[in-house]
Amino acid sequence: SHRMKERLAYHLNEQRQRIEYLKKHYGQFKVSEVTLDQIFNGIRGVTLLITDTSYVDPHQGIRIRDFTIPELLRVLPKAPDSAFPLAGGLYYLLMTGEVPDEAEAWEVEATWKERMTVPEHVFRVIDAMPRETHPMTLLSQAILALQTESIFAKRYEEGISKPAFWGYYLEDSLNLTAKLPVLAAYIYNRKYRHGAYIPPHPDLDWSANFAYMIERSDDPIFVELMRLYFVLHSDHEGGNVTAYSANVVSSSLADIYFTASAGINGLAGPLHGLANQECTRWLLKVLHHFGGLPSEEQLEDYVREQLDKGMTIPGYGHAVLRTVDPRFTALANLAETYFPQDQLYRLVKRVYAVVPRVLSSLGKVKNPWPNVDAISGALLYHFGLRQLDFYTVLFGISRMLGVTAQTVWSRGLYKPLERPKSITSQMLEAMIAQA
Ligand code: AMX
Repeated sequence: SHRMKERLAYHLNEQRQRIEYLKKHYGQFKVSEVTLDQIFNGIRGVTLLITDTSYVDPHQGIRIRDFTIPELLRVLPKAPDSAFPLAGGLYYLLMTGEVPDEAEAWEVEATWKERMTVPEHVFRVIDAMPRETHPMTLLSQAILALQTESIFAKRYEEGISKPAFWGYYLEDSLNLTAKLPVLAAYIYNRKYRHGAYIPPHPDLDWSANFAYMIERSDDPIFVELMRLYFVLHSDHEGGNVTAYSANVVSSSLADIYFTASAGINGLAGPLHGLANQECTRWLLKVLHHFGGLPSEEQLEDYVREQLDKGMTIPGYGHAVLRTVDPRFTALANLAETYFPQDQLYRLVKRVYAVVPRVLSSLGKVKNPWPNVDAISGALLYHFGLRQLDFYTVLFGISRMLGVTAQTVWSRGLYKPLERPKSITSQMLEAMIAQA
């Protein structure tokens, strides 16, 4: 994808100049202040990162390169016979900030196709693990095993200078992202389908290929779901655990494989990416408890009981969002169009009718609205993807599109090693005493 690289080079150059200007003229401009509370509360609400690929607007949700989700679904070139975008076009947008035309989107898809072959040793690493290993462990290990292929690491050892870094990070990123659907499908097939390896289909786009490699491409609606899903989960600004971990790791000039693996490890936490697994488990538990769909009254009692026991309601709340996650809405639209009668989906809707009101009544939950995890698993479940612990792998391969784009930008903008200062609690007390 020469075009993408060319446009990226152009935009990086322009952006470097803008940053130079800002540093020169506004170097002392105060962006945020940090209170003791914020430090003890996960640095929440402290602006300390600049990320150009996307921004989580508290009231509009994620804006990828300034496009809201509905806008994004409208402007990106669509996959063949599909209502949803090509992942290649999304990657072009994430990388360059420009909406690609169809040819540019297909160029990324074609580049991916050339690079999909996974070295044998990566499969052997997955094979060596016990069958009960969590698929996120396997994904992280597989990505790390691919580190043998890093072009950046080799060139760096040979001796290259800063302006050359991003180009090799880009090559590595294209090589890695090309292989992610293959890795995900291999993990799925090995863990749940007794090892069948299905090589990618040369005619299919990135998203459809994943469906093909787990032998589900005969259902066009499932393929559509995959295309939508991979767009929706691709990026969520720079401060979420995945992106933040990845950014710090890559600031040490660890290559994209180390970087992506670090991001995946963060995504594997239950408060973050694993929430979709937890959420689906919870929905199934509710169905089981009531022997079917509960009424709104029954559901409300059940939710209040859970909260009284100190449990959280998975899929609701968000560290930044203060509205219904537009990714939730996009997935709900798909379900509403194709399978409104699905029992689990109907439960999702019922929970949506009840939980925001209940959470609001607690008076402490900053965002009572559903996030993407409140629905994504239910849709996968509808299509027979019933291995809940696999769900975050799909989230992960999508999110690596954003993470790798962010990383290429960080290296392209010559961002330095990231290293916040820490002090001891005793020193903090001394600072307060002296103030
Ligand atoms: N159910 C019950 N209580 C909740 C809640 C929920 N869904 N969401 C928030 N609260 C509670 C918190 O536990 C906290 O209580 P405390 O003061 O007694 O400890 C209080 O409300 C204030 O929390 P907050 O400032 O509103 O949220 P946060 O930024 O600290 O945490 C999140 C955000 C997502 C971890 C939290 O809402 C949560 O645990 N939700 C359920 C899990 C989930 O859906 N995670 C997915 C997030 C999206 C993603 O990363 N994929």
